Amino acid sequence: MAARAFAPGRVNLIGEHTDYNDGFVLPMALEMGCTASVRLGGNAWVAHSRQQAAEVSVQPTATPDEAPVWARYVLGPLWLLQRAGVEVPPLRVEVDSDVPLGAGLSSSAALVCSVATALVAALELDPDGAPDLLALTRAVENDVVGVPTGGMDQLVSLRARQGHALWCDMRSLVTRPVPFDLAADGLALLVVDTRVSHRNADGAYADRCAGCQEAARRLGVRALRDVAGEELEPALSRLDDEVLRRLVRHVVTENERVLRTVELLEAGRTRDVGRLLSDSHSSMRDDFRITVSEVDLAVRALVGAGAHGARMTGGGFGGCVLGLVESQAVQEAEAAVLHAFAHAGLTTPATFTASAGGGARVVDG
Ligand code: GAF
Repeated sequence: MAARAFAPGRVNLIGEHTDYNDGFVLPMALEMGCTASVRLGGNAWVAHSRQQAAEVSVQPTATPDEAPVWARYVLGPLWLLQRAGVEVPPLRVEVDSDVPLGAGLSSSAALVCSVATALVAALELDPDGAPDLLALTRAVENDVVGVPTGGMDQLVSLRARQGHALWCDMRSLVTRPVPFDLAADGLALLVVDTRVSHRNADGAYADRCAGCQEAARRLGVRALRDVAGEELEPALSRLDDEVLRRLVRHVVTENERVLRTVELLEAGRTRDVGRLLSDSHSSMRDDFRITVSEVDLAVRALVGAGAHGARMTGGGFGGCVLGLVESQAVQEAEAAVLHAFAHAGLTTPATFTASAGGGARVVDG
């Protein structure tokens, strides 16, 4: 059997570093994504990546550390399905993605979710009896590759709906599509790829996770999600460590911003979301401390050019910034960002406007 599946990358509209705190996020899928083709046969597991221009071949008995990192993402779903008791015969997986690598647009979730979706189809697994794809794709990143990410990226890549952002409660994993058709409102989401490459694998991401866990432990709650907005000040007064206080303030206020954003979008007040985007950026810059000068510059340039709001999206330390701008002001906003970067002697950023795409799907049986 053979199957082909597509899974999208994402931008996160708001709700950063809240997922591993059992909190709320509001990402949307991009139209960009990864296509995985799976064909059963041969005498090994073969992974081929068009972007890496590389191919590896391993026996099903091999362990992930015998493969290069890119191939662990491709072969991860095979290992984990096999570990869950599903026989995965020799096969060939080819992946081809147009999500820029290291830009904070979830190229890895797109890759893993496309492979997992194609694999389930090629093996003709009963979707109701097959291992849960969300748990499996997240475990590829956490257990096979070893990055302690929080699950938002895989969740939106699997469940996104076209024309909608996806509100997610990362504790219950309940999701709700929230209408997000900016063009109908005369608006656009302008994404600026600063080309400062981020890597979740770097210690800073794990460091923020560990800090949040430590703060939750000291506050006696299961996760920072359990500190409600009105409990923030009393909670802060119980922490004597300034670094932990800042982490808590970001997570608690960010969860509130997500909920407020959803309320505003559902009330048709999309322009009012801009201020929350900018507040989220300030919180990431000043409290969570995950921005870098290039993303701060892009945010300032967008807001200076009239954007309703702007923020970094994704894990941080580089990557992309998004701005909520009037449709007719997109070129002006792009020009302002390019000018600011040129003036600062920085690499020219890439820009594109994003609309909300659909989630993972089989495109060919
Ligand atoms: C990365 C992680 F993969 C997500 O789980 C999430 O924590 C995000 O950073 C920050 O919001 O994309």
